[in-house]
Amino acid sequence: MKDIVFELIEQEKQRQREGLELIPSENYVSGAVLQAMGSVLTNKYSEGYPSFEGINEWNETEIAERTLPNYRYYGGQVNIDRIERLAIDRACRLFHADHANVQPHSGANANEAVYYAWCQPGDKILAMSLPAGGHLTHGAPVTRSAKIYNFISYGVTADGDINYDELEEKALAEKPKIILIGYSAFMKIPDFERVAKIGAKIPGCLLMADMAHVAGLIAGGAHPNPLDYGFHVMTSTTHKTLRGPRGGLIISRGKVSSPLKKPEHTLENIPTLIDRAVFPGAQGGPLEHIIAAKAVAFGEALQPEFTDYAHNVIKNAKALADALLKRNFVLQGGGTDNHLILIDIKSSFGIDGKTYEEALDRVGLTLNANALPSDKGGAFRPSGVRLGTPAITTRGLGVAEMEIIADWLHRVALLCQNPNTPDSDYDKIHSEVHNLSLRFVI
Ligand code: DSN
Repeated sequence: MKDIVFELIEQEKQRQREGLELIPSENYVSGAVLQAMGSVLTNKYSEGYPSFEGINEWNETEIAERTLPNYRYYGGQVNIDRIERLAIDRACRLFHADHANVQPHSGANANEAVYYAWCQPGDKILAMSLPAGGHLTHGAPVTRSAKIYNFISYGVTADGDINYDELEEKALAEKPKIILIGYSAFMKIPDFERVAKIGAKIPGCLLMADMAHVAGLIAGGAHPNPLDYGFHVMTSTTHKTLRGPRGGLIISRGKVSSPLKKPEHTLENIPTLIDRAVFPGAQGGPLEHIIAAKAVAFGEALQPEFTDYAHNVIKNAKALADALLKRNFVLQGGGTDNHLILIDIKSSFGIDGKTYEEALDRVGLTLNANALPSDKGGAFRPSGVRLGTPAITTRGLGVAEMEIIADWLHRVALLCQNPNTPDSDYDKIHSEVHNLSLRFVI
């Protein structure tokens, strides 16, 4: 008898095909990425690392044919080592880095590993607050990191940009061990150069960028790369704009050496300190099937088509933002410079974010309720919704379709204002969404 789990997977496949995914942190992976994830590599234990000899020097054939010395704790690593090295080398090429750690199971793990690599308990970390658009792992009081380290936060200005004056003032007064630029609801391009200059005034301050949301845009050359402006470390997930499997990644510049020997605690040695913090510091066996899928996704992101994709994500987001503004939506920051849009739906149409999210679910448009800076609605009834264009751009939707989506978003907002709206009004929009979705097959 077929396991019911597979029926549910089929139903989810159908939901993804027949609706439009507007959650800005989601995407669709290629068949090749899926194939690597579902491979026999899941059977293998490979605690440790492959050799880092020849990073950014050997070509892929050399990597795939060499028997690498390794720092592993299990035998049978010949293929695993080559695959993990391909993932590392491709990540380095994508992000102009000296080193990549492809083992973190998630973005949260990647962030925690960097804190662990560089800080002692009680050390200060300066990061964007959660209400301003930062991520949970940037010091939200409910997290484990917030109990270990001393997080200080900066916010955003009325026009939605980072409050650089506040950041500088707090950095110079508090002298944090890490200044972190990163977010999950922020629509501007950070001024990495300005932050790097601030960090340079503080001895021993690690400049860290959590670029989970925009890593694919960076890889595609549509967004600046923090490492090019003097940042030491960039963390990311691999499944958002980067269009890989669900997982984490840490890339860095500095001296790469064997993780077996503890290096001096210097910024130059950050790659090795990070490797030791990931394994054995925080994780055991790496997920080599996911690492193989990361390698495949990085290979795809190195292709010229990915550059077009990254630029189109932003083009679509700007077109969608403009179409929403024309329909009287109030947008945080007045629009977007990246892939993400934050609507103040309370000010726009007097409804809360959760009600709007649920109404859009009924018509096959998926986004998420999201708090706005200084929101009074709390995490479960916030005043905003967050949406973005990475997934619909992968499906091939373009500027013309952004106008249609804005129109649906507007019609649903109006329907939501009346609790007695008949189901048939939602059904009509649902069938329009369905028809358009089927024109852009995944
Ligand atoms: N949960 C992710 C997001 O949706 O932005 C961040 O990790």
